[in-house]
Amino acid sequence: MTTPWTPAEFEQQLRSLGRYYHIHHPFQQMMFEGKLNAAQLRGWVANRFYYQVTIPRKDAALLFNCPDRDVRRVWIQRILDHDGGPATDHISDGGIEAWIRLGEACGVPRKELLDQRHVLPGVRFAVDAYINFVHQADWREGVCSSLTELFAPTAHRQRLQSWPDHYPWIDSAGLQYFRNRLSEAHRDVDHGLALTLQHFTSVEQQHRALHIVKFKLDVLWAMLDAMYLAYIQNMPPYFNIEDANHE
Ligand code: AHQ
Repeated sequence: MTTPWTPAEFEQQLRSLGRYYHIHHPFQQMMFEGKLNAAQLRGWVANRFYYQVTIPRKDAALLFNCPDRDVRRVWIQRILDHDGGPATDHISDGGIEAWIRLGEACGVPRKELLDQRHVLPGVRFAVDAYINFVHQADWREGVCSSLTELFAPTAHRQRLQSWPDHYPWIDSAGLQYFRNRLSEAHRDVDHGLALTLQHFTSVEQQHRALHIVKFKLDVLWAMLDAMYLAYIQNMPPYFNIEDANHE
């Protein structure tokens, strides 16, 4: 490749990475097919909580790195989406609170989400790799790394379509997080994609952008790998160690 892709070609290249999205992971496939039992679903909710509470901190790190006020004044909405608006005006309790309600609907008490007792090492390392990348990267690379959300609406729609049939024991109100993200993800991606197409223009930059999105796809896939081993294969960390100190 000697000449850069046009914006339309570049966007197509970014979207083609959707073939690696974590909806294709066996764990997610089993979820959509109704093959997870309650404990396995609770494991997913409790582990994804660590990702959810990390997102606003990741976005705050990106804001710290970003000198462009016009970008910041749009990007800051992502923090409010997850943390919720200022308590005084009760805008929304935000995505983290909605995820806690998802957990409670699935039978994971608020306390057990907040104290992160169920978070697997592999999940923690993958999520920490994401926030650490954004913390040290140029803000434009941080923006680019959020673009796995190009594919997220499909994931949310699949859950909203499949959970009521396969997991009727989960109160429908608990699925509000997925409903919220359908619109929030589209709005986030419109902004993130426009910035990426605008700032990654040379051949080298465009290839770098694909590499960054693939890194983030690896983060999401690795999280599910850890959950699959622990909850599907029943091989959580140290499962085979006698008298391991399972805190
Ligand atoms: O609920 C999700 C969310 O708020 C975000 C923010 C965004 C980012 O900044 O990296 N990525 C993301 C994602 C969310 N949900 C995941 C899912 O499968 O429910 C997907 C994930 C993403 O695709 O990056």
